[in-house]
Amino acid sequence: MFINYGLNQIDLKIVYYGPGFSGKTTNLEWAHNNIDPSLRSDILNLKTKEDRTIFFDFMQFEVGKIKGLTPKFNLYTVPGQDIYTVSRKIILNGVDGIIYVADSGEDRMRDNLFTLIDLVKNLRANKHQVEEFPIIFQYNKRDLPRALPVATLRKTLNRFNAPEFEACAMKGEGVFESLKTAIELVVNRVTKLV
Ligand SMILES: Nc1nc2c(ncn2[C@@H]2O[C@H](COP(=O)(O)OP(=O)(O)OP(=O)(O)O)[C@@H](O)[C@H]2O)c(=O)[nH]1
Ligand SMILES: [Mg+2]
Repeated sequence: MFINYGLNQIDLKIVYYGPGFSGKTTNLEWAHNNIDPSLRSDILNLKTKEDRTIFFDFMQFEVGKIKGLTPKFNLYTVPGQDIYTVSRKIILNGVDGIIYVADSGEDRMRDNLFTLIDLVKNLRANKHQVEEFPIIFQYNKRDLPRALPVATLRKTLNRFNAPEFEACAMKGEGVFESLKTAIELVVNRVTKLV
């Protein structure tokens, strides 16, 4: 969070976190294509030629008011691949909320869990306890023929009783629901702080 009293503006940062290939960039791209263009920036993608995120993707948009301040929501995705662990740490600097995008694929549970442990550690380094932090879980790729049951994903990942959503980001299902709830959690928390 960063408040610019001169501009009456509050910058808030929401980060899509999750293992490689879980659909974080797909979420952001769908949101970008479906938010009123007058309210949002262009999307910035830094990708390899195989479409994997290298450093981050970014988009900014504006909505509502918080105690007279105009909130600018800065949305980032982290690169999920193991080799980008330092990038994930840097991108979490100053984070206000997390959308954890889990991959429902049956062979992805280990990656989901290890990336969550990585997140908890990085949040701690930013002096945040995950239990008290605005976080929502998105179980993506529900369309996969052998998607794990939601109960299994919940039991392993969502030990915090955080809000959770099923999604098929490719088709846009669950994308706005996840983002809207993450924004609500962030706004509730920030309203108490400013
Ligand atoms: N079946 C299915 N595929 C999806 C869904 N959402 C995304 N994908 C596909 O999964 C692949 C990876 O998606 P990305 O959005 O690039 O994944 P990412 O999490 O950003 O990956 P990294 O940047 O490497 O961390 C792409 O081929 C997407 O089209 C979904 O809901 N269902
Ligand atoms: Mg990506």
